[in-house]
Amino acid sequence: MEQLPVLYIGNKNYSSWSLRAWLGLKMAGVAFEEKLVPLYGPDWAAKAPVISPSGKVPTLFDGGKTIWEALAILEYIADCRPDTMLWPLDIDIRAMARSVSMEMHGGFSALRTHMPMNLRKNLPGRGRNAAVEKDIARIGEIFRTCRRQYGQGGDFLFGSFSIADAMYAPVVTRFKTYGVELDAVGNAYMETILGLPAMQGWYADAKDEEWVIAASELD
Ligand SMILES: N[C@@H](CCC(=O)N[C@@H](CS)C(=O)NCC(=O)O)C(=O)O
Repeated sequence: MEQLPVLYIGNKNYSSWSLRAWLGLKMAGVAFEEKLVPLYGPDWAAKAPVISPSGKVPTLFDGGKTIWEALAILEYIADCRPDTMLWPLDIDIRAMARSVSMEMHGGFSALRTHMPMNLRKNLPGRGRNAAVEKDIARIGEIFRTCRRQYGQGGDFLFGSFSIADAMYAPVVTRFKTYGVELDAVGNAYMETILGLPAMQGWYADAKDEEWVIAASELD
């Protein structure tokens, strides 16, 4: 029997990088087995270096290969399975999708620090400061520009679902948790992401988790 790729992830409530890889694989229709290792739990220190050379999740094991870093995992799937259309076909538009994805990969540290992903919580108004406001404004601009210029033919940033949507999905959950409102275009885009059956499944699993990571809890 063919061995399915295995995706190692962290807690669904907290692990934003895991969500990116997991959602991309789900939306691409890739069959895979998921293995959750609770972040910083009793097994974490022993398991992390075995799961990933970086000691972080997500990691994908596929046919003897180990691929780590959320964006690299999604790039790998896009390369192996071009039929999944995880990047826009048009080279110019693909360059835009890659740009906003990389901007997410390397940026928005204020937002990530002060509004940690926490799906179970509802904390409107918390975590805001000048640097976070700047990140929110830039993300609002990305959502608006992508939807208006490239979003024809679908409800996602580049029309049909792409890696860019996977990269921003945890930001959308943060905006929900911390009550961040965008303009009408941004709010509609957030509804699209939150309404995905895959996202609802991830939320349901997060709700059932018992682990609490104090450093990711604002109160
Ligand atoms: N740049 C990495 C970030 C991965 C990352 O920081 N993962 C967190 C969970 S969301 C982790 O494994 N943290 C454990 C640690 O830092 O020891 C990626 O894109 O996958």
